[in-house]
Amino acid sequence: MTSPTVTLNTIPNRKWWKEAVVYQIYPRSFKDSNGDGVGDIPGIIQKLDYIKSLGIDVVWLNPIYTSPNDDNGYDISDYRNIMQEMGTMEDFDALLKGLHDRGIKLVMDLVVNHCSDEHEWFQQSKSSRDNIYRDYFHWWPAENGVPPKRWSFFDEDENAWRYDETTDAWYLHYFSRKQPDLKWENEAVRKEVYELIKFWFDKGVDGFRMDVITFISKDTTFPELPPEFNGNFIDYYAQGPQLHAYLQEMNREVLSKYDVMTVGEGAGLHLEEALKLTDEDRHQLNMFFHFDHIDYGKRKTDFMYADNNNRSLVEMKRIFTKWNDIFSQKGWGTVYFGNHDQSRMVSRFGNDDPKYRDFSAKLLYTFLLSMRATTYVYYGDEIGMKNIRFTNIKDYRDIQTINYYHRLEKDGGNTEEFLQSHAEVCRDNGRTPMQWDTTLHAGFTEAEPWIKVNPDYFTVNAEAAEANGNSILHYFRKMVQLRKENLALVYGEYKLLDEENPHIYAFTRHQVFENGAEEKWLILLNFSKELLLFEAHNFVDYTTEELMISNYEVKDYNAKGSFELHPYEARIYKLL
Ligand code: TEU
Ligand code: CA
Repeated sequence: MTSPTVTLNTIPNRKWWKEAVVYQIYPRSFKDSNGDGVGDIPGIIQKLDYIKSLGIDVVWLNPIYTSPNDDNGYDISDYRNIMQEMGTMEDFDALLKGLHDRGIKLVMDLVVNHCSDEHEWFQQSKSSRDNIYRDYFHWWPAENGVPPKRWSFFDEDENAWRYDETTDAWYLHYFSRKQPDLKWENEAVRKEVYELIKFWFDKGVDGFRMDVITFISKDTTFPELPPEFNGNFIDYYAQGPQLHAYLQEMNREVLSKYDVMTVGEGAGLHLEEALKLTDEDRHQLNMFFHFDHIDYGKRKTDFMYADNNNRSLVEMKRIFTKWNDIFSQKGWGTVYFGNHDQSRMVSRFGNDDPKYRDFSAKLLYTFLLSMRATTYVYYGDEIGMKNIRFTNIKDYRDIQTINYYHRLEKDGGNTEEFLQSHAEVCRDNGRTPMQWDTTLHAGFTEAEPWIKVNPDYFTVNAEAAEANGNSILHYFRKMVQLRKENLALVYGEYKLLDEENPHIYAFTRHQVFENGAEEKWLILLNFSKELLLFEAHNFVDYTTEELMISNYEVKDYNAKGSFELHPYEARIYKLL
């Protein structure tokens, strides 16, 4: 069906990480190998052939380092060792080798805005004001009065400052009390970070996803928040004064010495800063995740609540187009619909009604794999896993949800309303165990799983998807291959068509090769439940078209520029 038309070297500035399809694995929830209900590294090793079969290039693994697990590994107490629940360093080495043997690269999570309060650095730091590690963290001595307000994402009291009586001082923690922020302004801290990055690169790790990397630089005078950031503290946290300088230093000291990929997490980062951050001439990071499409659909004033009115496709198109255009000359983007902090892709951006689940999931993959950005996909989405939507607080495992609920309870807020709305947007939606087969607990574990398995696993599971030639899984593999064989889908110029169309997302990709050859692709996505007509000739000139992929079985595709699209139908044409 597809023919590789492009030869190497005809596209300038080619990079493996631009062409990569990255598969994210949340290790707690992928596969339990030893019957304790928690996914682990040997479990991932058992599934290496499945991972390989997807056709993906890179695995991104959420944190597996030693951690008391206040925030599922995002609170690290030893950066150079493996969490007991996950396995041993030997297991890790075997995983890395197993991936490399299959031609797959491994990207790890770098969590260095903060560490665990159980890390040796913090234990030392809090022990006395003149300890040599004192300045590894942000301390505010109590004799200076109450520190200026800083909001915490996870704290039960909302306060990002925590008083510690050992030394009569407050320490800063943007996340939980057990996640004190490291003081990047201290050169010694930066050196420590570069050393630990080296440690993993020397082991052969192929890159890092950098957790809230945009928050590392702080104004250590801690002024009252400037008025323009009122109610928008994420924006304030993300535009720190030394951010670019620190990343340039990190690049110079360690990143530039290895052939690795780097992707920053960029909640709150402004557009211009984003471009600066990934502009290759500035030597910082390769790319990063923006949050605009992910936050759209949540309440503006409080992202813990869903806002179901907020779902116009026109706005979504505007967001994706804006984030495409900024990187049209320099830098590089990412595209994703889900991760461990978000709802399931098909529930959030598609339609998980059984009638539309398959079609809409395939449509979303068609989009993800035909955009001009590195594609990130999340485990379980390839078999159509959907939101579990817990409405009982006892089912939740996420510290963010639990602490928010407790605060509401304390303040006499409406906990029922919260649970109803939060069920749609909670992070635990994205953390339920991978559904392998129809055996107990979906084949994830033999024990009681650490978090409930979605009861729909009797029909939604990898074994069934494998057996059904028409499944999302098979479509995903086909779509990955189409992208791999056609570099125009990676590098070609993106142009949005018919931007005000409320139901159809249509765009072209256009690649001119060095030898003068040209390719134009047309991507048509019907995001609605209606049968709709799209008059392509009104928006793009061409003589004839060749269908490259579709999620429907429609016989007569020769529609002469006027396409009838079924509910959630996706098609890709090559135009001639
Ligand atoms: O997330 C950072 C972040 O911005 C989140 O607070 C996000 O806004 C929220 O989860 C959306 O619901 C990163 C990690 O991805 C997350 O898992 C960690 O809990 C957090 O950092 C702290 O390390
Ligand atoms: Ca286990």
